[in-house]
Amino acid sequence: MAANNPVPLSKDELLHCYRRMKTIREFEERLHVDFGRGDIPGFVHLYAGEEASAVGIMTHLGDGDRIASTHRGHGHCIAKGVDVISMMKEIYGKKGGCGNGKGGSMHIADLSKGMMGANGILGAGAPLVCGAALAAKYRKKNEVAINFVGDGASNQGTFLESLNLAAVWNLPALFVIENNGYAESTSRDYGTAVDSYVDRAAGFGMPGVTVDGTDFFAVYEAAGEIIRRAREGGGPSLLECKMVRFYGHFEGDAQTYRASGELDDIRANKDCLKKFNAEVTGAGVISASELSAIDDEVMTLIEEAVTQAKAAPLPTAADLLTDVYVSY
Ligand SMILES: Cc1ncc(C[n+]2csc(CCOP(=O)(O)OP(=O)(O)O)c2C)c(N)n1
Ligand SMILES: [Mg+2]
Repeated sequence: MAANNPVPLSKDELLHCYRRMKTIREFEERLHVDFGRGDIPGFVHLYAGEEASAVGIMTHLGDGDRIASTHRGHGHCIAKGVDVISMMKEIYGKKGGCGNGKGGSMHIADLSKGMMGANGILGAGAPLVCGAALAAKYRKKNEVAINFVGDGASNQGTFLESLNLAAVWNLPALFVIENNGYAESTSRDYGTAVDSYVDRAAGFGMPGVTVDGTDFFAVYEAAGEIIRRAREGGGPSLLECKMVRFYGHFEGDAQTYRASGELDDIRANKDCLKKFNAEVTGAGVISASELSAIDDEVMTLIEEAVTQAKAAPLPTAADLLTDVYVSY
């Protein structure tokens, strides 16, 4: 741990976290442009603005720990170590993508990285995480399973039932509510009865913590605590990360439900990357030029991913009947 470090992370670890967050940001910024040009098929939901949550949490995980993601899943995939080039190919609908181009943005998975899948069905990841956590408990390897869910989807019955099951079975399962204030165009206040999502945790007999999800270090510390507890057999917890999304619900959303000036405000004052940079450069742990060297690496990687995605072949009619069943 370097002197003046704001958290117990080495300089190399901090650089790694920055690289992951910046990769997510630039991946999403590029998709925004390419989708607008009509280059990308299907439906795309961008994670830009929410990077500190995925990376702050995933930094505590290994490949044996499993996660279930959402329709807004690119950030979770990148933070969990899924290959960026095969993700880009998948989103472009091309062979060589994580699902050979047949799943697209909302179906990216890589079991070798413990990434059980993005999911187009709200609340569907929570029961899967109970299963993964039960398996982890039997394996006795101190692994955990984490479900990411949006504020809107956290009202789904599947999610609430899973909290109960995880508590009853004392599973190493964690539930992260990524509260970006909206479910599509519906404001959080309009669709949720309680002021704080973690007030619900007590009703399921588990701890609940709320953090500023735009503050990487706050997320990292809170997640570290509940993950350690779960690994030690202490059972499930609920974590709410309050955050912002930089783009619309989906690409093409006119966002007429936003207050005037809201987007400018969140870009200026709630950008988790800007906050991270200010923290690490202010503490003298990392220099601005070291960060900008990473920026260059990331831009090169994204450009390479798009070039390869564009050049890759589309699936053929014969591919329709492959990958239907998984062999064990
Ligand atoms: C079971 C189900 N109901 C409705 C939808 C349609 N839908 C997709 S995303 C979404 C809003 C999700 O909001 P939230 O959970 O807050 O996630 P965010 O998009 O803000 O990340 C809805 C209603 C769906 N995909 N699945
Ligand atoms: Mg939301």
